Amino acid sequence: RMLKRQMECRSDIHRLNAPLLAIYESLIPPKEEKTKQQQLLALLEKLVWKEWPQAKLFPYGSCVNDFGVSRSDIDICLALNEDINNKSEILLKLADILQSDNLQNVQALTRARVPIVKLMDPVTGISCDICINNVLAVVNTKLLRDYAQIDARLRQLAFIVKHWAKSRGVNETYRGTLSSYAYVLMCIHFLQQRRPAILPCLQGMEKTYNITVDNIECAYFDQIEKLHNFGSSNKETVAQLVWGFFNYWAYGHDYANSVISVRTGSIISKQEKDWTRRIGNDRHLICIEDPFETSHDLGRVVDKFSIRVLREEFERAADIMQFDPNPCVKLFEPY
Ligand code: 3AT
Ligand code: MG
Repeated sequence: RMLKRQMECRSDIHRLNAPLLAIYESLIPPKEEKTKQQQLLALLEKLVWKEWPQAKLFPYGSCVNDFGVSRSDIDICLALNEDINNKSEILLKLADILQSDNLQNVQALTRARVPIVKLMDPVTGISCDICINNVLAVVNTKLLRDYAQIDARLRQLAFIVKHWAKSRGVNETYRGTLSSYAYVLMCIHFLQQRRPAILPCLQGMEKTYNITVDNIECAYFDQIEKLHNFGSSNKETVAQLVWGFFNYWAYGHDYANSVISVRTGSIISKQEKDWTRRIGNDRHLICIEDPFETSHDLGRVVDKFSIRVLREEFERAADIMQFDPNPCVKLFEPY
């Protein structure tokens, strides 16, 4: 299958650049949204501090990593300075506090993989998920955000890929497809692999940022202001990159043997990670190494049915980018 086709890019690819950039622009959240998010965060802090005066609230995920499209939900981590042996109890108490303050649809999901309280704020119209002491997510959010500052093409590519994934129904982990976080890592990895490279491998450089979370050392070069010219010798446009991204995942990636790794800025082997067979529910049919929690494969949600759906969608997207006269409509057609 891999050898089916390594396509030569269509000759009129430049014609697709303006419409793809227009889609990207249309997805960028307007400034008022940031203000509303701040407003909701301030309200939540006020409520939480009544019960836990030492607590801190850290927004994470797409509301702060620069990969958030307009009207996204926001993710917040409640950091409590105590050892917690019963997260459920805390989540239920939190839900109670929020409920009594006019927040809507308050729901504690205590049995989820990452237990959260969900809510909707009727004043700002924003929905939000609050988790407890998930500091690793706050740190990987910073990593993504730092990568986003290096080259504008990352944000453009990731917005288009996320928009495609949502339109095509392949951004739903509970149905065996990939999280937004996984797609952004795929984009970062892809840009690290271009020649010349568009993104560096921050974890392979001098460690200017270093924090240990849950016994995992998270360290990398975060002085990104020194890297703003990094990708400038590569002149590829967003249209070429979108084409290349889908072509890679449709026809270039070796699903049987390869793991993509932002941590090393390269492809590593499944063998090396011992991700060659199914263990429990982890099937490793598409392997995306978490940059910090390296034993964690973000592709582990993918099963033998959803891998087919995913690969067919990558092929569909690659073929549209190659052959369709009007790809910017067809690519995002609802499934
Ligand atoms: P959306 O705009 O909400 O689709 P997002 O970037 O907020 O995109 P998610 O809501 O899926 O992405 O996840 C929120 C953050 O949680 C992103 C990342 O910092 C963290 N995260 C998500 N999934 C994982 C995972 N499997 N392992 C570690 N961290 C994760
Ligand atoms: Mg989110």
